[in-house]
Amino acid sequence: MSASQQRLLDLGWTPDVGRAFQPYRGAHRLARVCRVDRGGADLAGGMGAVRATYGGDVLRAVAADRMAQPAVGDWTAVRDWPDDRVTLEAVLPRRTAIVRDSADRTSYGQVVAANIDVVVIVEHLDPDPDLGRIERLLVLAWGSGAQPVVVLTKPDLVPDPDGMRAEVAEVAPGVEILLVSAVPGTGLDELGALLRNGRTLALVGPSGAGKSTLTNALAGVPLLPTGSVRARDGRGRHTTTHRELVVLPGRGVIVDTPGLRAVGLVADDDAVAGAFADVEALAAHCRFRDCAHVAEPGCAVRLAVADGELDEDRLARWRKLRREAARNAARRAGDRRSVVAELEAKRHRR
Ligand SMILES: Nc1nc2c(ncn2[C@@H]2O[C@H](COP(=O)(O)OP(=O)(O)O)[C@@H](O)[C@H]2O)c(=O)[nH]1
Ligand SMILES: [Mg+2]
Ligand SMILES: [Zn+2]
Repeated sequence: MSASQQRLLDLGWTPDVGRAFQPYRGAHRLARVCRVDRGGADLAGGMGAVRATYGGDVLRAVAADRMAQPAVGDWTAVRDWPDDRVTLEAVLPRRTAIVRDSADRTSYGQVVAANIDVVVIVEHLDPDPDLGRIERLLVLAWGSGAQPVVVLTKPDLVPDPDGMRAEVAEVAPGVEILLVSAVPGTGLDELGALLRNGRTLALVGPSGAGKSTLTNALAGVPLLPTGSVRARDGRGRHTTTHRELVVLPGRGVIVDTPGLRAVGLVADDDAVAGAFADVEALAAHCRFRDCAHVAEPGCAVRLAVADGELDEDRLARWRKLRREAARNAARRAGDRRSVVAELEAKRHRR
């Protein structure tokens, strides 16, 4: 195998990526996005690292839909020009995508990371873990199409990490939960075992949870800056200038996302159902199919709350997320209507 092919495998290349790239072969090179900013993207490919600006097709697609914006983890087709410029000409179809809400009027979603195999939700045990945040990040993960895992950091700072882990397990049904301390180095092997066969892990969670520390511990070398001190640019704004996609040759790829503290969700019912499998399973036993779980007779959900099997607060958070999902669905339907109206108007003008 050539060095170039080996690099692509280390970047997480799969036969699907090869197939998606077929139409671009010849005139383009295949590369994966390591970091994006307004002006372009840092990429890695068979030939090594490359900086690219966005081609016309990409810019037009982004103007129409924010989701088309290249994101870390995307596989792309890039083009070399005689004057040494490199342009990113196409984003290949995404296998999975972590999508958050964007405050943008033109679209509802912004891709945080693409082509992720495992979404690692990183939450600290000190200060106390925020169960509501873990639930929201689980909804984000279930919506991405990737497998979720929860990693609880800083167990070395609390007296009863196993007890806290059991509490977190209540809000993460069916999800593996690891206690990992990067500082004394415990639990790292279990997390490291998820990194194999060129799989891509994305670390999500609030800033300060220990994501970059974990990345460095898995890499065995301090690749990323850690701690609360972050670089500032000339205008005094905080910036993260390091690459967000880290390749561990022969193992896998880690995407270290910037802190997602208050993540806006574009959740749908399925993603909420994935994160609240316990509540949904109970609801399936209610006597009435349209049970609102308030005062209906034969309500299995209320019975579980009365029996102490289901936490009232978790039920309240489930209701809130279901309302959010319903609002998102209405918004999306509205968006589609406005696109149809726009097309109609164009036809009449012609
Ligand atoms: N005691 C302890 N401190 C940790 C652990 N993991 C991370 N930290 C510290 O927490 C701080 C924030 O970590 P960092 O990796 O920068 O968090 P990030 O913002 O999620 O990338 C740093 O000062 C780390 O040294 C841990 O397992 N135990
Ligand atoms: Mg960090
Ligand atoms: Zn009910």
